[in-house]
Amino acid sequence: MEKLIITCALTGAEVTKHDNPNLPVTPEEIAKAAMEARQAGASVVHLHARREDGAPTQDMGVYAEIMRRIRESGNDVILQVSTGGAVGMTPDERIQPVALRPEMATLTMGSVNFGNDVFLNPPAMVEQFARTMRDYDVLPELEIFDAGMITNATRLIKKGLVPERAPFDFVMGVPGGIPGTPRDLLFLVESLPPGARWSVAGVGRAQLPLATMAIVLGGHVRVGFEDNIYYQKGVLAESNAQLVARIVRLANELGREVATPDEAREMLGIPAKS
Ligand code: KMH
Ligand code: ZN
Repeated sequence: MEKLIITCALTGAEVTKHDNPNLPVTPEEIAKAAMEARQAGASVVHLHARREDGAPTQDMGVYAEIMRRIRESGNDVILQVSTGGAVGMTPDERIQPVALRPEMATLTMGSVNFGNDVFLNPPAMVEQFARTMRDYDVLPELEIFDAGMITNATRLIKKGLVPERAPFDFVMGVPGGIPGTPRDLLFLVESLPPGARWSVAGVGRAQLPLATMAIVLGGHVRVGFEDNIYYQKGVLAESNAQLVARIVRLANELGREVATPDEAREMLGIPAKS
């Protein structure tokens, strides 16, 4: 089995410090959390940005500052920006950070209900985002919130807009999307194109059981405050790194080695940093 790639989704767009006071929000806090996550075993960080008042933003300047601070701290982790942003943002707002040429960016494969809102990703917009990522040489990670989105992704791969090596990420347990159950994870994995690499981001209490399944099945894992703010029922997580460290311990117990950022780059076909 190939080494395990752990992605840490540090901040997200929806969680607030009111929900968990340990949430990193400022560029300084996000860079520190990225370093702790890297030291704990993450090889990718999934980034969102916030304004000073804590509201989500896709502003290029804020992303640029986050990315600069991460690199200046000597952190070699793979940087993956969000193009999902927050519900209600325009496509022009959402795509901005791709122009900074991060190594990776998320690309959601369709629209989905998102709690009481709708996370809108119409086909023409997704294709345009894919073209922009291709132009800037940014590797997309294909975000799958429900089963039909795998078919949408396959169509884009066939059209040549998304590279075949682009990894899939199953975001499971969003109210409105596919539930976060073991049965649903097995169904998604079996629905993938042959040889596709995948990870799972379980929301809330689905995070730990689905991550454990991914370790065993040969998939990869995303954890972090964007998807889950608890360490266990009723106990808030102290940090993103605490959630990463638990996955590393599980992987060690289950005999799965954990990839460094450069090993993850080699697996994903991203040029090495060092
Ligand atoms: N905040 C969600 C509406 C992504 O980062 O690409 C979308 C999201 C997905 O977080
Ligand atoms: Zn995100």
